[in-house]
Amino acid sequence: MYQLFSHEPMWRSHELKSRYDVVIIGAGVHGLATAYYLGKEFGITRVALLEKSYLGAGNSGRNTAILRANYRTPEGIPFYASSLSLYEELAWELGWNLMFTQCGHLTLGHSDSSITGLRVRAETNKLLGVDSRLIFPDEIGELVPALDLSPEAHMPVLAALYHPPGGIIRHDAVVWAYARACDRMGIEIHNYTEATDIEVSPDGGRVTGVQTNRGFISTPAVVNCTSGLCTTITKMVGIDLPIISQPLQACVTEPMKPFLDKVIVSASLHVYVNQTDRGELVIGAEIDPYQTYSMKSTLPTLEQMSQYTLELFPQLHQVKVLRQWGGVCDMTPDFAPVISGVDGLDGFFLDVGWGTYGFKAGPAGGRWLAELIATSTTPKLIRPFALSRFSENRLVGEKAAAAVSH
Ligand code: PYC
Repeated sequence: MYQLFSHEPMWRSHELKSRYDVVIIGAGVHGLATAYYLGKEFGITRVALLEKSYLGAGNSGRNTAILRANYRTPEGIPFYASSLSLYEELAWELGWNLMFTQCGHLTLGHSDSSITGLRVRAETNKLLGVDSRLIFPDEIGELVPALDLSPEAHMPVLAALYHPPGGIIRHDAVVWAYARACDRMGIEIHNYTEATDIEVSPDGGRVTGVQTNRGFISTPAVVNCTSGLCTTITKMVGIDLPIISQPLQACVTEPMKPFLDKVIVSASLHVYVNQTDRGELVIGAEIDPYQTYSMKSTLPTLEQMSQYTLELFPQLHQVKVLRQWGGVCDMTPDFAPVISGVDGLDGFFLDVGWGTYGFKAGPAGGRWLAELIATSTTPKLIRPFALSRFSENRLVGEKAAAAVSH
């Protein structure tokens, strides 16, 4: 049952102990989900989650809250489908209303080549049991009457990949609900606790602890679940990840009467739009074309988001933008994440490189990584995402479905 009112805190504060069975660096949705499934599925609760700021300060509270499973590769599709399945049950499981609406998700095609790409995705999705199909302007017009479907548009809409189970969830509710569930199992959440170094054994073969701004923790298992700074944390054990960090910006408009009840994505126009239950439009951009750790919003990106949104919905030309923000995305060369241990370094685990697709993958990242940590056996769904794929030339190639990461 959902809980309506409670006077209990969602999670408690703790003194930092000198030892835990698992220390997770980064208490966003991936870190929280990993801790939650460690406790729930494997009974491992002597776990510390370290968050250098407040919960949800990073990408878990900055994303545009889109959930979908309509990826491109045979490796990515089942993984993201498992995440969507976990999300479908999550509100009931955690006893907290996550305001998940499976309103449907459309990726627009504006050219023959983009339609070919969408068709490949639709067919691969269907083969792997994910509900996605190609639709054309008549049906698009019925689903999204407000969309400009005129053939004279600068980039006319020729088709769309329609993914009915895709939708929107309340992202900070997901963070809070996982945190509350972790707290109830005795897992400790340590806000404002920054990992400053990771200690390894003298022979370099295993991790032994984490140095923090609040003292040293000894532990046999350290999990890097950070976003934005994942390379800095991994460098602490002497490993350079093949990852670069680029900003991703979004904005929200003033509220309007409901007119849009689907998520609309255009990879060619590099924009995605949905209308919230409050009537605001949430609009996201493609990643900014430079590397930085800055989360500042910029005028050129706002101009682009506005221009591209107006190409799809010209009637919005008088609408005001209320707020704009940015996050930092960790991009791998193949646009697929890294979820694995590290050869030659026992007890160090990675759940990083989530680019612009991390939030939707949180439950699955956490669930399958928890199994790896608890059993030392890599679950089938995350085998393709090992760090070693870069040296073994086994890239996953998910860029075509990453939609806005070009
Ligand atoms: O992959 O669905 C997506 C997405 C939306 C916003 C950023 N990435």
